[in-house]
Amino acid sequence: MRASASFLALLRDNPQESHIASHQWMLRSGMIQQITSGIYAWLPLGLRVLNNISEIVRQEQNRIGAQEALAPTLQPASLWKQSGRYADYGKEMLRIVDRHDHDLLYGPTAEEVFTLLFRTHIHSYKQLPQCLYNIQWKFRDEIRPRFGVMRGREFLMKDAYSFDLTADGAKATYAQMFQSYMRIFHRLGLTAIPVRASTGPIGGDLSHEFHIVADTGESEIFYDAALDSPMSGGGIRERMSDFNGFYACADDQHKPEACPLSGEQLRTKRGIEVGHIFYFGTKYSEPLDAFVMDQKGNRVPVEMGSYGVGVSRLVGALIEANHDEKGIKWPISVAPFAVAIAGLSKGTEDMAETLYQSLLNQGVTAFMMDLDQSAGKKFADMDMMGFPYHILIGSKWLSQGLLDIKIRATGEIISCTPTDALSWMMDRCAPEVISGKKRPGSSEPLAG
Ligand code: 5CA
Repeated sequence: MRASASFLALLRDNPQESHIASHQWMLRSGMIQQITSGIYAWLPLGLRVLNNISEIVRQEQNRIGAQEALAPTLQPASLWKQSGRYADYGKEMLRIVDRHDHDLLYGPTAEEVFTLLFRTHIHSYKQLPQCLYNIQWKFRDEIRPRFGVMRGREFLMKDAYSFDLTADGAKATYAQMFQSYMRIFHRLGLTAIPVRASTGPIGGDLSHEFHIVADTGESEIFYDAALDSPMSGGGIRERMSDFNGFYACADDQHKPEACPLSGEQLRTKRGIEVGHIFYFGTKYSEPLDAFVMDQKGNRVPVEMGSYGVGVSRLVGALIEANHDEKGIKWPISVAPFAVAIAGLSKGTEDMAETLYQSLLNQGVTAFMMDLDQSAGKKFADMDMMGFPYHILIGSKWLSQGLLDIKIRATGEIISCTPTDALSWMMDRCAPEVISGKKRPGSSEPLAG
């Protein structure tokens, strides 16, 4: 994409309404625009990130055998009356009446709809287990929408629903989903802390929330310090495959007298909840009549769980975890564009154009800073928008045939020839490297 042809919506000044870094940078870099309280339009730059996150979530859910479907945003009240949640949900539920005086609602979640899909088509233990998910907009009429997409009223959620014959089967599915979530957050470049949680209006007796540690997080969490570096910390990775193998609790689950950790081992931090999983047995299958025939020919209610990821909230959480005073530092896996190219002085245009075309030809997402602007303005905008790598073509190109690669995350600058710059970029930004199919900087494909 060329800056000159793109819908750039950069704001020069700090918007009044933003109180945290992620909201500020999303508005200033033109990712989102508020349409009314807690409701946002996604502009082209922001939508690219949202779609990249959705795609990683999709791949990892498909990997464990979950199947993508799509539920409608509008649901009939009658279905929620059957589950008993219509009255309970209160003012957070947006209720709508259609022209025939039928009561509808904008779904805040979709246990009822997916249970309905299940009960219509699955009747025997032979067809189990099943797991469906969708990535769909939800609406909760939050009393205090704030921090932009972090606590919106309309927000994008990945929600999955699992159906097993037995409680043991359902718990095994839960454990598989837990692992899938850890993979998702890892691929997003995030360290997520899985904490034991209460189940709230979803119900059930086993639940975990996944938190990104950030001072601006809305919840307080208590956890084993080893979880901060799960890839290295003394066997923590193995202990995490069984979610009872470590201590990590949400606020209302933390019991100081029962906590095995003390001193430095116990972390008390603020967290952003980016995922929440539930095992709730037959809470919905019984009232909604989702029964199957078991091996003995008995009709039994199916064992269920539900599993949510806050896809739009993750955009904010990612920025909270990756920014500095100049703007965003996107992890390569979700960046709107991997590389920005800037010709900084007269006579560099042809080289910029050649590199831009070569990168595009190899499938790299490149952004060409081709507006008639000072070098300083281009630097500032590239830093703000957070492209992971910048190719800077300036006077050194004209005098020595060299250009600079800047790594946004570290500020490091590497001088090299255009040929070296191209292969350096391909090692890090080729589509199969970003998607994890190939290791960075090696031509060997990954096993498995
Ligand atoms: N049905 C279950 C799981 S599928 C469910 O709704 N769980 S939830 O209520 O915990 O929501 C799942 C995730 O959606 C949360 O972990 C959070 O990341 C995100 N979320 C919830 N409310 C909002 C909101 N108002 N704005 C942005 N994201 C939200």
